[in-house]
Amino acid sequence: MSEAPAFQNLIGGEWIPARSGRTFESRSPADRSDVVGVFPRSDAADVDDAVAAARRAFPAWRGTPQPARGEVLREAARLLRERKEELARLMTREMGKVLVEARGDVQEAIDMADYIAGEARRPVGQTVPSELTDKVCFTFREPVGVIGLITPWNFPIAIPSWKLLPALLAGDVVVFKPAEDTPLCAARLVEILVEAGLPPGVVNVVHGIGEEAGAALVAHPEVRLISFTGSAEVGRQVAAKGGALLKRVSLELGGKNAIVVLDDADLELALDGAVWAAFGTTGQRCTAASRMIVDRRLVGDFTALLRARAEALRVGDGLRDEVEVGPIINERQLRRVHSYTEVGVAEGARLVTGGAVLDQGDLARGHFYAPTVFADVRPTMRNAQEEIFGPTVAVIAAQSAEEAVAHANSTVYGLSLAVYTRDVGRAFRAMRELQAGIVYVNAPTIGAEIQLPFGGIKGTGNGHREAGMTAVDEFSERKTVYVDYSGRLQRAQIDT
Ligand code: UN1
Repeated sequence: MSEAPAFQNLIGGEWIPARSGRTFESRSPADRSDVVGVFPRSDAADVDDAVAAARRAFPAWRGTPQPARGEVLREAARLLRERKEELARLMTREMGKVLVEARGDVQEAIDMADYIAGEARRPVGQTVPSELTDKVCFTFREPVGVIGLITPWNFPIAIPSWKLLPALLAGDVVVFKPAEDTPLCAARLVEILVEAGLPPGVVNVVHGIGEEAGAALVAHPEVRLISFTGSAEVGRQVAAKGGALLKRVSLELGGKNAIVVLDDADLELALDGAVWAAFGTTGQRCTAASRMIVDRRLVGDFTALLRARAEALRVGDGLRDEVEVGPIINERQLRRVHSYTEVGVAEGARLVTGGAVLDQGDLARGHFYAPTVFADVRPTMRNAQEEIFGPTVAVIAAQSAEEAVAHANSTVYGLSLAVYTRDVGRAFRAMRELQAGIVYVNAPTIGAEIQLPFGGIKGTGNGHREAGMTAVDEFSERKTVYVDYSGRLQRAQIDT
């Protein structure tokens, strides 16, 4: 018998169960006996209800002046700030990242709410000269309508905020399907939006699993835009289905990010960055560095020092102060991470440290994995090519700066790449040549700030960027208006 609290979907301002009555549990990855909550397992019928509720709410929300929509976000920022600690603790319990990182996740949502609330009074279009006399031309933004948001568990408050807040400012109405591993974080975020004054039906939450609720949302004909962050495999399915229905589909998918360490790098600085980017969030970030491409003159020292740093990391329940690396999100991911250790060994890479499930003492309660370093990895090996999403890093030697950059570019992904060098020319060449949406110089591959565009090239997505100056545009249509006050027919391109 479970004493865990039961949560509901939010549809048209009412908290209600799934029509089927089915439920699923959210459990802590640090302690599988800890049931965080019980949630509705929704399907297409619930998605239909949520879309209908959103459509009903659309005219009034669209008609609300943008600064007034911004006021709701400003109040949400205040509430998020007030509840930062409570939300961070809940996040650590629900998805495992250590408390200091969970606070950062909530802070990222606060930053986004502040930023987007500030956008509320900024210009919404352009005034452009006409080629004809007595004619004015301008553009403005319009909401898209009903949009579907599907978010991952690894940034359970930050990533939903990147999508929800600009969409709301744009005047869109939302059906939100959060990751099944972190439904409570999502529920708390939406409760804050409701408390901040969001009218009923403007955001609807449909909990459930991807194949059921998520797929129904992508397939729904009234949903005009899908914004999805998750795996490349699911992203492809979302693109195929959404594309066939001519939806706008914004995809933020995997990464196989690398830190390039050139022979003139500050080795200690590079190591600090490597440890943070490889093992922070237990390696479960799209921006995590899972490859260290190190000049051959430094690679021996670098590997030995990285090993020592990895072995010193304290793994455990992220709510404990001394813990630096939390659990892996679920059993399936734990098995996947370990399967890549087996792949690395089978392919002839050298396992330097880690490579094992940790289940001594309290760790047996959850899903823990030892920080893992492989050396002598060739860039073509699977551990150097495929996203693992765990605390596993491949050290690859490079003969030269040019070869290091070529290795960095040798995967299908292109999200975040970093270079460590003290040579300004090499730094600028790397900025130009590294194939990624985000490049860092003398800093690790993680640490994106919300006021800059976030996203990748190549197999990381389909060209969209989140956050930054175009955050609201991503969730808007553009309307172009021509007003001719000459009183006569003027033909563009002809009567000029
Ligand atoms: C992600 O990895 O899914 O730059 C998002 C970073 C964070 C966002 C990460 N600010 O690592």
